[in-house]
Amino acid sequence: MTDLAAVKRALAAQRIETPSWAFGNSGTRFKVFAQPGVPRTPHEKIADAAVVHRFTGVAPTVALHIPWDKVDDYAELTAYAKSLGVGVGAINTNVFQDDDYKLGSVTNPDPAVRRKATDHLLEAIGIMDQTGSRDLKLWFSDGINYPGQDDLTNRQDRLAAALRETYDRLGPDQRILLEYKLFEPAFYATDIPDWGTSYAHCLELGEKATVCIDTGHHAPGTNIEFIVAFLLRQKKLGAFDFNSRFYADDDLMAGAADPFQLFRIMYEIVRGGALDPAYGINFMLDQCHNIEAKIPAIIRSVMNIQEATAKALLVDRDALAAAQNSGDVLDSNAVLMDAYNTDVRPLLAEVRTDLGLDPDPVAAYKRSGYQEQIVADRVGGTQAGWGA
Ligand code: LRH
Ligand code: MN
Repeated sequence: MTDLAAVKRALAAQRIETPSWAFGNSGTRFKVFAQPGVPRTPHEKIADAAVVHRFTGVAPTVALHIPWDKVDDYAELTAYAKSLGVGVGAINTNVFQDDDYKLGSVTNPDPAVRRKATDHLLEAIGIMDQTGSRDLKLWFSDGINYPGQDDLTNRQDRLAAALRETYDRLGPDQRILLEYKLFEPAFYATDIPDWGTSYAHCLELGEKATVCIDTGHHAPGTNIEFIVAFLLRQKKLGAFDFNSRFYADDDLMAGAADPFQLFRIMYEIVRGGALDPAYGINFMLDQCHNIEAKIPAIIRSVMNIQEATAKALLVDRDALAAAQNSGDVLDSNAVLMDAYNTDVRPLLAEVRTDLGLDPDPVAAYKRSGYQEQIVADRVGGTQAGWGA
């Protein structure tokens, strides 16, 4: 029998990290639609992240992206975040927007370019020393567009050398989250295209290197929860970049395109005992709100992850094990589907009420007037964006 009080405690203790860049303008190669009220500075992005935490109660950290969130004083930025009730989370590097990185960053044939890229990774650790962040999130757009363009093995050697130098610079409580992505912007071979490549590099580096699963970075039809189960068993799963997609790296709201997949992923997390923040997985969002209002979209995304998690926590584990061990295919599936088909919104409303929050965060946000306030206040200046 499921212990509902334990389920509610686990949901109240859930922690989801928001991405600073999701509060800024974003789009596609066709168009970036600017929105009124979008933040102009890292401080304003952090203020918006604090509002997501104020209404959800489970999003107390915000990931930064360098140089999009570059400031003169990271200790001051961290103190500002603290004053709003949030902390600075993962530090994301960016070696995908500089002209020098056309043929690659840490994998570039030119050693001077590799040096420049590696120095950026080391600079990011310097920033972590100031913000108190544990996680260095590395994603490399590195890859090639045509067979023969470069040597696949030489590029792996170059990548390994840069990762080694970066890993050796980490402080005792710091770690690497190594993200993979099947394609884009490279369209023939990406240097870290899949979980296996990231996992192999993390094994080569050491225990402070773990894999980051971005749910939008797989070939269609990939069984992501299998990757989760496998990496948990290997103690090499460090983080998620949650979003959803219908086709490619669409970066839509987590759970919007495939709530059943998100449930299956969170079930493997619960089954692996990895939901508790103490286990150490960083559950992050990585999304772009190209046409929808950004703050309510992020609040909705946090709620979608909470709903998937609540359903996963309601799986009758004893009944499932009994059916699985007796080879009862239909009953096994039925036990999981019973949980998935459970309406957990009343349960989550109770959890929020117990936390002193409004049971409906999106409605509460709309009533707060914050959206109207930032539209009125944030006039002039340059709106934040990817600047691509
Ligand atoms: C790459 C990615 C990566 C971030 C970027 C904003 O597609 O998922 O995690 O650096 O988006
Ligand atoms: Mn990502």
